[in-house]
Order: sequence, then structure tokens, then C-alpha cells
Amino acid sequence: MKTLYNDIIQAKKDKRKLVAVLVDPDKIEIDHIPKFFKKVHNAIITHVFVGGSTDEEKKMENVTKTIKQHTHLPVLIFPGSHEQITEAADGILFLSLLSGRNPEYLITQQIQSVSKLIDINLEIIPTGYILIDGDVETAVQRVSNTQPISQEEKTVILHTALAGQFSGKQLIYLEAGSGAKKMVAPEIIKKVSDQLQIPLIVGGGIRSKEQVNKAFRAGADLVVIGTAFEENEDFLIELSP
Ligand code: 1GP
Repeated sequence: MKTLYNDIIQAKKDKRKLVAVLVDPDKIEIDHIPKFFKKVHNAIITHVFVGGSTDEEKKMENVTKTIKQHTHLPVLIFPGSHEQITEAADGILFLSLLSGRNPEYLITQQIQSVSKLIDINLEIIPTGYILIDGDVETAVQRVSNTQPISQEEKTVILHTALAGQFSGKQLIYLEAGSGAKKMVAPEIIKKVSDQLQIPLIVGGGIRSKEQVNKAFRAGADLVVIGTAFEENEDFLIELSP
């Protein structure tokens, strides 16, 4: 059953915009999760992504379990490595880093994740992950040892996204990187969304309601926000319906 994905497709058809909160297990205290999710539920958040480039304290499983106990929202793993996979979530963005040329993040990690995935019941959503220069060196860049695509290279970005779609990805994620100084430019989002038939996720460096709306107006179907909530939870109040 492709429930999570079907809901995203339905939202796209209905032009209902989606917002995910990204919870990085390295950056949240387990005890704080109940309080944080009370605020999340008062905002326009529709999805929870859990994961990060690293999971230094090996908290992924516990953080995900605790989140599931305190939310009705769909919880998807957004893994930095196969070690972050846990059956405590509802689904997984099965990422391939299409902007990079490092086989480790194109296929090796994916193969290493199979022994776990075949034994558990997570909805798997094949996702083309495209790292775009956000004007700062991000953790994804460091950990994956790949270069982001420059925001000047609009056609390369478009063709990378379409190559993902043609290869069977079900989502495309344009990522400026966590804590990016510059979000993915609305012109790029528009160029890609005008041609793409599958849902488009945009994240990295989004810190204001205006930026969220810009991304939506340009054609993003789902916007991801992490750092802005880590730095200021009251931003959730700004994002109330
Ligand atoms: C990172 O796109 C997400 O993978 C969110 O980025 O932390 O900058 O909001 P921020």
C-alpha cells in the first residue's frame, strides 16, 4: 500500500501545499519532543521528516519512536546513511544523490539498506535528491563528498530532475542544504516544476513565511524546514493556519 505517496499525489492534484518539519536527531532532546510537537500541531505542518547527515549519538530510533508517540502526522525517515533506518517510522525517502558523482550515495548505501528494509514494513518512496549551492558549505556536501550544482546552472538542475523522473523516482527533492544562506531560487523551482510530472520537494535555508510562499508560488509541492525551527520555535506560530 502506497498510502503516504498517494496522499502526496492527491495533495498535488488538489493544489494543497504540504510542509514538513525536519527533525535532526543530533539536534533535539528526547524530553523536548512532546512540547515541540504541541507547537507543530498548531502550525500548517503536514509531515515529519526525521534524519540528518550524521547521527552521532545514535538517537535516530529513540527520537523516531518518541515522535510517533506524540503525533498523528506521517513520519518519514530522511536518512543520511543506511544506519538511520528504523521501523518506528511510517515510510522512508529512499534517496539517491543525483547531483553528485559519488557511487556511495547513488547506490552503495541503498544496497546496504536492503537487508533491513526487506524485514520491516516501511513505505519506500524513491526520491531523486539534488543538492544545489546554498552559498555555504553544508553537511550534505561534506558527508557525501560531492559538489552542489550552482544555482546558475538552471538547465543542468532541470535535466538532473527530469533524469530522475525518467529513471522512475517518485519524488524530486531540490536541496540547498541544511542551514543554507540562500534557498533554491524561485526561478529554479518554477523551471523544474513546470516540466516535472512528479511532486517536487524544496528545502534548505527557508526561514520565513514569505520564503515558504515564494517556494509554493513557484511550484513546490512540499517545503521542508529544519534549522529555522531549531533556532526559533516561535516560527511555528508564524506558520499557523
Ligand atoms: C535540509 O532541506 C532540509 O535537509 C531543511 O533545511 O535546515 O535549512 O531548514 P534547513
